[in-house]
Amino acid sequence: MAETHSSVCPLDCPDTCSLSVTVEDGRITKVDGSQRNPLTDGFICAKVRRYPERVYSDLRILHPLRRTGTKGEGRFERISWEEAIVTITTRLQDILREHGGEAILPYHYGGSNGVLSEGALDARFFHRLGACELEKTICAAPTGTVYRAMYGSMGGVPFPDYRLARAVMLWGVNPSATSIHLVPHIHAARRAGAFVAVIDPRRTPLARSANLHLQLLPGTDVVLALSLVHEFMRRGWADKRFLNEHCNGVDDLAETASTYPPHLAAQICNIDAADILRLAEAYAHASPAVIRCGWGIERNRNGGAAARAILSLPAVAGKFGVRGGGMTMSLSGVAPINKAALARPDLRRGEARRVNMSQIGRALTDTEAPAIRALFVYNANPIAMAPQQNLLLQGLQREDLFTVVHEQVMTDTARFADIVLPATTCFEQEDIKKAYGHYYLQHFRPVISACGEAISNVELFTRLSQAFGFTETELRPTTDELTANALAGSSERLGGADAETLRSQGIVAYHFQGSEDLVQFGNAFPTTASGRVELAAPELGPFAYQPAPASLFPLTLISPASARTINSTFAEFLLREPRLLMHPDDAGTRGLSDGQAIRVFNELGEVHVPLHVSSDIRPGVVSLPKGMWQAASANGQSVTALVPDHVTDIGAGACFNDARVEVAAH
Ligand SMILES: Nc1nc2c(c(=O)[nH]1)N[C@H]1C(S)=C(S)[C@@H](COP(=O)(O)OP(=O)(O)OC[C@H]3O[C@@H](n4cnc5c(=O)[nH]c(N)nc54)[C@H](O)[C@@H]3O)O[C@H]1N2
Ligand SMILES: Nc1nc2c(c(=O)[nH]1)N[C@H]1C(S)=C(S)[C@@H](COP(=O)(O)OP(=O)(O)OC[C@H]3O[C@@H](n4cnc5c(=O)[nH]c(N)nc54)[C@H](O)[C@@H]3O)O[C@H]1N2
Ligand code: SF4
Ligand SMILES: [Mo]
Repeated sequence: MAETHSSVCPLDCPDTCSLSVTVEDGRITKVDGSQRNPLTDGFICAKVRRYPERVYSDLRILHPLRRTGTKGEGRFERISWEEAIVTITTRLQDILREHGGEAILPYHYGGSNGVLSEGALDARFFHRLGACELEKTICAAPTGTVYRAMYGSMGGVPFPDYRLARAVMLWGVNPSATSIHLVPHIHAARRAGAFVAVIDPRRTPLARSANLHLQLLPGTDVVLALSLVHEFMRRGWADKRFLNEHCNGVDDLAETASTYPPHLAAQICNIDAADILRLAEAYAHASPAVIRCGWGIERNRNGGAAARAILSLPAVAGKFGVRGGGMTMSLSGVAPINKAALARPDLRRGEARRVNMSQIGRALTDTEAPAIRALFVYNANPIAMAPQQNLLLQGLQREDLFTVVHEQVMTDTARFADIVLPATTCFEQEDIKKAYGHYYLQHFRPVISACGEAISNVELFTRLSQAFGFTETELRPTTDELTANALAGSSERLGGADAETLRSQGIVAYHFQGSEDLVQFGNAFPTTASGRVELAAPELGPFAYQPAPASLFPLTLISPASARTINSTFAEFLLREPRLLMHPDDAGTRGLSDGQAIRVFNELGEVHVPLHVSSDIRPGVVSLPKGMWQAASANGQSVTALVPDHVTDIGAGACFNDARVEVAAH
């Protein structure tokens, strides 16, 4: 008999759709959208409709496994949970005794998880153990650090208000793939006569219908944004009253901006100066005007500076204070979730060694620093997703490294584990999901029983805490207690709702001074210490554009999101699909043609895929999709093999779009 259940998409997507899941005889037969979340309004993306294929995939891990082959070979034997827990506990205790907690590294990201399965019991366990603290920098570190310093946790313009805007700037963002529920509102604004500008080296679907597409060189956004500030100041289009009343650091910003007049910016960004002037004028004269700032801007050495300059534009041009005016970046920091009550950093006794996840390959191979002897991976797939794939593989092959991977499917990373543990999917567990593209908190329950012997993260870290003999009650909470911890102190921001309301309704809206509608500088203001916009926050250091050093490899490689996967999730269905996107001029000078087998390479690695020649990308830049599994290329290396591990100017984030490569026939 078919039943339908309410659920929530837990994936790392701003939209966080409410779902309707059909279950027949205990098996999921259909995943569709539901009306429960007004923002996502019943429609979902094609990839999540395929979720049942992942739940019941041949790659699904159903039992604990112990490695029998060499590392990475993928040969395992089934073991019991009891044996798995004893093996892990014994190994970790030995390492702790001989080398201390600094030899144990948890590696996790959790973008595709709810708040109970990342940064909750897992964090408590590793704090209590005294393991290394992972710096979570693989995404949103530069933009997040900058946003907090400039605006604190002030919310952004809600997606539905984009239809009110008279000018929309889509800056380093591709909602047609990465946030589909924003797209109809942009089309509505466009139909009502709004000026739409796209700033992106690629011709994205929205760039095709935009009034202006600035195809700048990757990593030069800071220069473009500063030249806009320069124009606003020079032409009297800056909102002096707003700047006086609400901003600090105006003179510093103006001084830096004065060094980038449009003709110079045009040279550095490799675009037309006339287009910069057109953008400046259209934006300055429109109200409401809104900027959707994406993550494409941050994944290079100038990522932090770019975010600072772009996020200053609505302040300088006086775009706040009207509905539909201002900007939207991640809304994750607005969520009324009590992170400390979940993670309990007070359970840690000493100082932690800190390790930057964006340099995981380096951390596992560094012979100067104390060696990492145990790696515990969950909620992450670093072989596909972290910089310097080949260095990471070298680390993962170390015979003296003990690797545990808790996963849903046999990913590239899981193949390197000594012990693989089966994890439940969102349809087999309870959790709370906050969104980074809207203002609703949602709760979901299991809709089927766990596949095989899979267990949730909460259950795993409870079992491990028990096996370690940790007696603190915080290390064996009930799910009800964890839920209450998550919402501790948030009732007012949830309009009086508590854990019980969230549980029974499944969804609760955030409140801003009593209203569910947010207007920047209407009912939402900066939460910085000064209560003002910090245009030149001292902790961010001086504003600087750093040109990339000369390289033997002339092309810049970017690796943006693909519509068909979410990070590396669902990329298992796309083996051998990815192609390298290259402009006809660059193909011509190399004598390459569409469809040809090529190798794209640099000093770090090489990837063999077919070529796709198209003017959808600007000259000098090539693109591969992010999230490819190793088997997607003919030679078993995927895009992160070409990504260097230098970090961003602010936030020490990964520089995925700052790789230099060359391309040749294969
Ligand atoms: N379908 C799908 N949806 C996703 C994801 C996914 O993998 N697949 N990932 C999710 C996650 S984790 C995130 S963080 C978000 C990311 O959401 P987005 O920011 O929209 O995604 P990206 O593809 O990283 O980058 C957006 C655009 O930036 C451009 N770009 C690259 N370098 C530069 C640059 O230097 N300057 C400028 N101006 N543009 C540049 C790229 O060509 C790309 O079109 O999407 C989320 N949604
Ligand atoms: N080349 C390139 N690489 C990039 C980027 C880029 O732009 N270019 N962008 C980056 C971005 S935006 C991000 S956010 C990161 C993402 O990096 P990751 O978070 O490492 O990537 P995912 O593919 O989302 O991996 C999440 C894994 O967690 C597993 N999982 C899901 N739920 C659970 C659970 O409850 N328990 C356990 N134990 N496991 C679970 C999933 O099966 C999946 O394999 O990658 C970055 N990598
Ligand atoms: S990935 Fe995004 S668009 Fe697709 S179902 Fe999940 S939240 Fe909705
Ligand atoms: Mo991300």
